[in-house]
Amino acid sequence: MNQKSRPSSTPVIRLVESFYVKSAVEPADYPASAYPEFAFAGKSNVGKSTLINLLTNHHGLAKTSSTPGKTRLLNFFLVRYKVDEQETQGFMQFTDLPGYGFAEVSLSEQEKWRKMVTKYLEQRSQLRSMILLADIRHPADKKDLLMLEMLRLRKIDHCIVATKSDKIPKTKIQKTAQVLAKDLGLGSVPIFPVSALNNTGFEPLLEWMYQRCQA
Ligand SMILES: Nc1nc2c(ncn2[C@@H]2O[C@H](COP(=O)(O)OP(=O)(O)OP(=O)(O)O)[C@@H](O)[C@H]2O)c(=O)[nH]1
Ligand SMILES: [Mg+2]
Repeated sequence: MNQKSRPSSTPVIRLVESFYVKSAVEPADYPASAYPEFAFAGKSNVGKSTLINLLTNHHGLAKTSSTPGKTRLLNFFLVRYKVDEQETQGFMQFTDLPGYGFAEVSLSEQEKWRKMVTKYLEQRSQLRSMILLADIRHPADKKDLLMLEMLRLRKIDHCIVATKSDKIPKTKIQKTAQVLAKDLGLGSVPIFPVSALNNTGFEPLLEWMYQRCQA
């Protein structure tokens, strides 16, 4: 949405400062601050760490790699945001979750992942919403469907970010995202196509996040 078509009531939010806080596995080690938290989840290599860096405009904040399985721990970040050009500001937290579905991960590693993420979803009371990433080029994945099922069962608010939209023709992005949404059974849950390469699609996602911070 460009500036002209934006309803005047929709605030522009910018993430102006961001810090790596810590990495953790066990709840006792999670950072204590109680700001609204957004967790980024999805298959290995889907673009979680890249999205965090783009949203915060902080290159290298979250470690990215073309080798799947780079992120192995829960990585916590603190983010300061500003609203419009006013003095309004606030804080939110991001958690970069380790990716799943990486074929070369042993069964015991997968079990560690499952325990770590389940505990996080069960015990992180400041978790406001989950941002689940899926590659726009790929059909609905069984592991993503399981994650969505877990979110629904636990009544965790969520949206889908369809990554790497630069890999398909521009004219097909909306249609492909809608097909993916249907296949994932999203119903009224929003899907936001984004491209880190072209730096597109982030604004509606940021607005969605800001609404959650206000709730
Ligand atoms: N073309 C394109 N490449 C992207 C995009 N987003 C991420 N990538 C690339 O995809 C690869 C994986 O990105 P990461 O952000 O490290 O993925 P991740 O989901 O954090 O991966 P794990 O930490 O292994 O779970 C990197 O080579 C990124 O440059 C995108 O929107 N477009
Ligand atoms: Mg990562």
